Formats: sequence, C-alpha cells, structure tokens
Amino acid sequence: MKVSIIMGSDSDLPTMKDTAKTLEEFGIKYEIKILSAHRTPEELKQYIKQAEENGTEVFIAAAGGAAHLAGVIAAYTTLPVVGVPMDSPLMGFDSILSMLQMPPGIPVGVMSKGSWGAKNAGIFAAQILSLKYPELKEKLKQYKQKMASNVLEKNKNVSL
Ligand code: RP5
Repeated sequence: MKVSIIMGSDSDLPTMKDTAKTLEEFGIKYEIKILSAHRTPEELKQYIKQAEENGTEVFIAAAGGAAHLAGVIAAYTTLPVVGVPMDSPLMGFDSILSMLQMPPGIPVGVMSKGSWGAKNAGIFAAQILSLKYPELKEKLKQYKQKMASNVLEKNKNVSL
C-alpha cells in the first residue's frame, strides 16, 4: 500500500509532516514530492504517471493560495485525490475554495485547512486503503477506540 504526498512548495512541509506521521502510525508507505501545478507543470504530469506505475494508490495534495494542485492531479489520474488547503495571506479561504469548488466530473476530497487537514488526510487515505487492506480496518477501529478512551478518561478528573 502506498500514498503519494505532493505539495506545491517546501513551505508546506512543516504542515504536511502531520500527514506523514499519521501514515507512519498506520504502517502505510509514502513518498513525498514538491511539485507545483504552475511552477513545474510538466514534471508534475510526469510524476503522476510514474507514481501510478510504481504502485501509488492514493494521492494527497497540499497547496495554498490559488491551490489548483489537487484538481490538476485529479485531471491526470483516476485514483482518489485528497486535498489539504494550506494557510495563506487570505487566511486560507482562497486555498479552501480553490480545492473545494471542482466542477462536476473531476472530484477532489478536500480536508480542513492546515494541520487538522494534514492529519485527517492521512486518516482518510487509510480509510480508502482499508477497503483493500483489512488490516488497516482493524487499525482504524483501534485508533477510534483509543480516541474514545482518552476522552472518557478525562471524565475521571473533570472539575471547574
Ligand atoms: C503554493 O503557494 C504552495 O503550495 C504554497 O502553499 C504557496 C506559497 O508557496 P511559496 O511561495 O512559499 O513557495 O503553490
């Protein structure tokens, strides 16, 4: 099982480390590339083809501003594309809308902005892959159980 994480700039790396960390927690292999839809369009196109040939099953794309990276990747592949909008001078609203408002026919699954979305992209990729890899389904169940236990544990000492 393999995921390709593509980001438009190395300035996205500090946020996207949460995606890598989450995939590692689930034992999913990943590859990270810095490729931009507008700065390196040819190389991006070539990489998508190469990644598919090398076993990528899900693409995760991070970009900010006029964030068309995820949509461009979706144009070149039939694999699922998960988009993570990065923060921007416009508080990331431009990134969110650029990723979210794909016209009919070329969908992108868009997460929330920044580190929340980065983490959720890893979990969402695990959920997609769990349709094929049953061991991931089990790990996802355990992950949710642990999260619930952590919340319930707080009730033991809750006070104002
Ligand atoms: C996007 O523009 C990148 O994904 C990044 O979020 C944003 C700014 O890029 P840099 O100017 O920091 O390289 O393409």
